Amino acid sequence: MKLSEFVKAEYGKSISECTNEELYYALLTLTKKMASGKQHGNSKKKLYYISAEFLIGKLLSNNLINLGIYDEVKEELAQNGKDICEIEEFENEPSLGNGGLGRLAACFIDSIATLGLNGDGVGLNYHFGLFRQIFENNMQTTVPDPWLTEKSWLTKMDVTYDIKFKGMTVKSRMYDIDVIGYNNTSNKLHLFDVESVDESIVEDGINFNKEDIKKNLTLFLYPDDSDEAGRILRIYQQYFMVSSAAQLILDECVAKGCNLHDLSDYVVIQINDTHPTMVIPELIRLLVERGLEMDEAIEAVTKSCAYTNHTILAEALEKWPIYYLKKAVPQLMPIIEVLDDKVRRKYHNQAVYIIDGEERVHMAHIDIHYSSSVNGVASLHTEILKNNELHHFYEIYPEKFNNKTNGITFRRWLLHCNPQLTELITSLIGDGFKKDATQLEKLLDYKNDEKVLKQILEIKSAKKMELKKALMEKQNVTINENSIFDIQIKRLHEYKRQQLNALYVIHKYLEIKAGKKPSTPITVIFGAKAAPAYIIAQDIIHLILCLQQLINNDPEVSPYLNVVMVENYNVTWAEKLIPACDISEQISLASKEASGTGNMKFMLNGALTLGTEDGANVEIHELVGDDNIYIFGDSSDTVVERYAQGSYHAAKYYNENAAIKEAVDFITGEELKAIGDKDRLERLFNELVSKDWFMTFPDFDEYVKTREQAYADYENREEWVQKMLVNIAKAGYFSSDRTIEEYNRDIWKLED
Ligand code: 26Y
Repeated sequence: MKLSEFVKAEYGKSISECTNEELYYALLTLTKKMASGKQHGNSKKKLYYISAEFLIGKLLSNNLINLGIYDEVKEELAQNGKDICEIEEFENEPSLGNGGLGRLAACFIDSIATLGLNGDGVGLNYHFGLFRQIFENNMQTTVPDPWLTEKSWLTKMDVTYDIKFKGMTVKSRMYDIDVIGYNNTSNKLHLFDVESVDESIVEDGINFNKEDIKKNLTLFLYPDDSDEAGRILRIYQQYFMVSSAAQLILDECVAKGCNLHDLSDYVVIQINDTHPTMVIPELIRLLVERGLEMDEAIEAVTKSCAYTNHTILAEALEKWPIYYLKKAVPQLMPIIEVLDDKVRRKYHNQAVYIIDGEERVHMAHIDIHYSSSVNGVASLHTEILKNNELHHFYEIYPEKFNNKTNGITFRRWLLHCNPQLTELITSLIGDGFKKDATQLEKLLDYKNDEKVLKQILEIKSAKKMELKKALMEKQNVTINENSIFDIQIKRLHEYKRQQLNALYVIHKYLEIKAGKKPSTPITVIFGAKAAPAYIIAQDIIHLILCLQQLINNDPEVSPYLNVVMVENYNVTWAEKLIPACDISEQISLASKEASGTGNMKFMLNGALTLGTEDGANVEIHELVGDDNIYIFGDSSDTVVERYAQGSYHAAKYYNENAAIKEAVDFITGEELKAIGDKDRLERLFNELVSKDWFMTFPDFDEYVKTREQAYADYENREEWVQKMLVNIAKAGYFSSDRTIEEYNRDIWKLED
């Protein structure tokens, strides 16, 4: 049905007479109708991708693209004087995720539907998402981020379950979002909500009564867990999610004729990090309740489950005290004890026990023993899991370990966010790359085609202008579109080393002050949210915002260097920032970034990576070759070794390296103290000089040198654009369609 006919029927008027808001809701309704005609046929075996996060971004444009009607709708609107971009402004972005893990889940469900596989996502319907970030006095403050509207992409379903906690039962209800495949059938994202949720209990910022579980359970993603009530609330949320999922899974497979003994013929469950781990004991519990013997239930669940690890950071590997589990979900403890007991009888190595000497349950250990597959998310990461972090497990189960290098959906990260580049590529190599991304390699034929190279540069300039406009409109800052756009956007975490980037900025500022001016001006852009309980991360944001104020207001420096931190960085911002970027900062301490996926998005849009040999950077490096990437820093072997020896002393570098000392001292110097908060700046200074746990100092000199080299190379536009082209051409490997094909081939084994 055409939009004009639809709005006539719906509102009794023509497109040009409708407000943008009316048009948004008309398109939403129309799209949902079209999706409902494309439901997956529901073959025997089904995948359930369970995740605490689904960072899906706005849906309208992507759904129109995947339905194949985007251009048509855009044209019809334009003919009636309407701009689809303005209509999109009415859509709230759901902040149902925090970072890479959540965005990966969103890319994956897009690819699963695109490949026509029978698989749904399962998660929670957080009313206020993570939080909305606001900058005040150069600091991050946090407020709720409501995104639900009366009419939305969610459909309220008739499916409800009782979820039993100690001394109380709550009702969960399922809400569905259509996941429309690109030119294919559609699947579902099931988001469960607690029926008794009460938004009104939130007061002053994001605070609420953490003990009022019936009312607070689905208010926020990752509520503050710096106190015990917060940590126990996380357990309530996780169990609520997985018990709803487990009941849905059993209902659906029984409806298809499963007798539960043959569960693994019907069901495969992908556990996205440890947050959904309790699905394992919960399913075992339910199967025993429905008549299976304990051993058979354990076997059926083990065969059905697969676990993805996304980190080697010890603090992110969940270990729940037994005491918490007994308080919230006592029914799981007898099962977990049986699981632990079996491990202890078989393997006499404490390192692989589920329950440790401090009465804590290691969630990842449940996953590894009681799943059929354990995967890392980039090749270096999987090697580190096998050889270091999970070595004891690898010795027991070598056959379970496998790598699945992450990917991104090109529908959102190329077709949607960069239609100009998409059009150019299509005009050169046809549109086969939209279904088979490796065809992008055909672009290499144009490496010496001046006309094409010029067009690539023109598109980059156009995207820079678009970003400039957005920053002006949304944040009232002006940037120079002729400067180098050097961008770092990701969760704020010390291991990702935004502080190293900030030290470079200080170094550059001082250089310019001393009269050494860059040939082309530089705009350094950051975007990052910091967990409210993560103090040092807040301090790093504070430093960046203070630098922004100092530098942008210094007339001697601002013509050459600017710093901008975007407020409330999210998927919508990423879609504007990535296509405009020249240099993509991927500077984590080697061994710490499991994969990264932003690195892939930047490459695809013609930015060059400045990065360490970490995560998927390693694979990007292999694909593009030394000439088309800027690599610096200590190797992951060196880093792992240095931690093992305990041989790193930050103070030594600080005292012996004048450039480091100068940049670090600046943090607590007069200029910044006049602008910022003395306590925060001093705390950050001390953290760096006395700890620097993520080893920024050893990499500092090489980072500066390599970054200067990238800026110098940028001056040669002809060679630079060739490097851009190689990056775009080689990005095909990082399509999430490739990743999902591998998951299906090696783990899920679904029919297509
Ligand atoms: C519960 C809490 C401790 C926690 C909350 C969020 C733990 C972890 C996370 C999120 C982790 C995350 O986003 N990991 C990222 O996953 C991406 C997808 O695999 C990787 O590309 C990226 O390197 C990794 O940091």
